[in-house]
Amino acid sequence: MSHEEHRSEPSGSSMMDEVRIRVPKPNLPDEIKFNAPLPILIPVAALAAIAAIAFLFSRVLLAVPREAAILIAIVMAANILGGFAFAALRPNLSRSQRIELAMVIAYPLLIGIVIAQLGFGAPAEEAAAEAAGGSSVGGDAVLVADNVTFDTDSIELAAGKPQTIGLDNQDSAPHNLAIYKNAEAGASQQGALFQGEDVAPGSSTEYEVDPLDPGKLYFQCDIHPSMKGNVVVTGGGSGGSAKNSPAKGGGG
Ligand SMILES: [Cu+2]
Repeated sequence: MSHEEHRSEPSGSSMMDEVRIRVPKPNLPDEIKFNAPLPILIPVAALAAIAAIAFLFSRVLLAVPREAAILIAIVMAANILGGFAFAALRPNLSRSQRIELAMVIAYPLLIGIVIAQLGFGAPAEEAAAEAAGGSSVGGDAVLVADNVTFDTDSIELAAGKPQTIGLDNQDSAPHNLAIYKNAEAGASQQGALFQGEDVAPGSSTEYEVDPLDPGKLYFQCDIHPSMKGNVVVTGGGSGGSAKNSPAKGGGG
């Protein structure tokens, strides 16, 4: 009897009642069911959306030529302003009309993406880089050092007149440039025709090289002799003896 009383219905049903205590489901549209996390969700989602749009828009603007980027940004801003003003003045726009409006607003962006994809901007950028000689350093010849290598294994100089050689050291190690008659002279670093100062990592210089005779010479970095190549010295007249010949005087 006591056993049965222990499992009596009142205690069981009271437990059930406890479980059943729930907030009555509000009969509301789906969106409003999320109303507890909304104060957090809305700002977070908005921030994420803003970040994504800003990032993607910057990708587009950076991928197109500068003039196009300015134009796209201005037209885009005007479109957003005009588009939302239009939408505000006409609250009865249908869903499809709203989508259409969004597409019209985004049109400059789409054009920008197309321009970026077709790479109209690339030739201009390349030309600009080429005009700078691939680096900011000038000279009759330019060497760029990076990853313990020069960007070329052959430079050309004009014979018989002072020449400048730019060395742009984009590497994390110091480099220099020295010119020798040949590889053997370079290996022993004897009888350098020109020996430049070391150039610190991340800096550049323009070496001034005294006039050389025409022919094929050898250049290297004295610190890293594996950084090497040929110097082709051309021109300067036949034999390069012009500067030594007594042009005045004449035969007496
Ligand atoms: Cu070096």
